[in-house]
Amino acid sequence: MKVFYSEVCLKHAPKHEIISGNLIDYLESPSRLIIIKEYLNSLSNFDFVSPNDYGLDPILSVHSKDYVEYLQTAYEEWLKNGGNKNGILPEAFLHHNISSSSSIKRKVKVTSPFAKAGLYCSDLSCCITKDTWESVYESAQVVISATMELKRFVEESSSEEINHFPGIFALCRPPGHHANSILSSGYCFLNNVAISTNVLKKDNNKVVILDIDYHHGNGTQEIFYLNSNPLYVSLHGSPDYPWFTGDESERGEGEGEGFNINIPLSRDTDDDEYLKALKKVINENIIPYNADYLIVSLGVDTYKEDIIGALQITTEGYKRIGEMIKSINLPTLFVMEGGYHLETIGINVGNVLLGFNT
Ligand code: Q9C
Ligand code: ZN
Repeated sequence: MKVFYSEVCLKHAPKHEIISGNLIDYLESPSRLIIIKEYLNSLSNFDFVSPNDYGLDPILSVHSKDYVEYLQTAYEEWLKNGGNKNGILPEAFLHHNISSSSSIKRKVKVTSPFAKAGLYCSDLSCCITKDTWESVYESAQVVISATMELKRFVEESSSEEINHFPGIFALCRPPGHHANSILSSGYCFLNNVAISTNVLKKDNNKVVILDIDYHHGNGTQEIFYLNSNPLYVSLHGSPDYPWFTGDESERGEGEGEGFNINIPLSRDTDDDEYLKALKKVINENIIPYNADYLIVSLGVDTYKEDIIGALQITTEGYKRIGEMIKSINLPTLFVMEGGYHLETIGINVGNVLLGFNT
């Protein structure tokens, strides 16, 4: 199995974040990636490949130009205006209720880097450091490169070969599924899976996104909410971060109605219950959709001992999840999202990929 990977993804390393009011070490750390890489390396059935540079165009198919320019230039502006050199954290957010009790229309121009910090970000987990743009750009290039490789393989292979294809893994960070076209959140800056989807859609392919990260992929949902392609399916712990999205009643709108499927799971959900829910959505929604490609938002923060997740998935359970994903029988791209229990992150990711390939 090919694993796309780049050390440039390791550069982004904010010091801190705030969780439940506590200032803690940044959980979305470079070591996550290093541990997964070393574990897969020790298994020998994984070949590591460096990404190519596909430029900004695929990124701009998802994200607004002003947001991308902000990510590129924010840190320098912040520093010039006296912001802390460790990076950007917002001090005020543009809240949708900000003038709900009056008829004041927001006229203030957003020019200060301190205002922009809250305009383009929705929480305190997306500190922008001097290295952030380089890593988020590289993370997107890793996923685009993996997507191009998958596309090339499918276009050049017989259906028999495609049936036995081991899948491709984009081992990237920062993750992407909480970012929408104009907003960072939940450690995410660019929505890698959405960028990959648009690369495939350019050639009129139908895509399914299966999001098995512990958290609801609110960014991915939002980006495609009005679209019938891709079909977006998310299984996630609830109630939990991002707190305001992920309900079953969010089903898409207009042309997209029925093509957004949320499956909130209670905190005690174990392997058997999880697999039952996954099997149901595969049989009832994913297979009938008849897609050309499957993209998996792969988070292992569903692990029973994850620091921020609350589901009860075991290390063996990840093998069964991988096997079940294989039963969808589509050319598959796995894209790394969350997972914060460093002792098991390697084996848990490895088990999904090995389960897929048994
Ligand atoms: N009390 C991903 O897994 N903070 N993002 C959570 C919990 C942010 C998770 C606070 C969690 C973001 C990609
Ligand atoms: Zn997550």
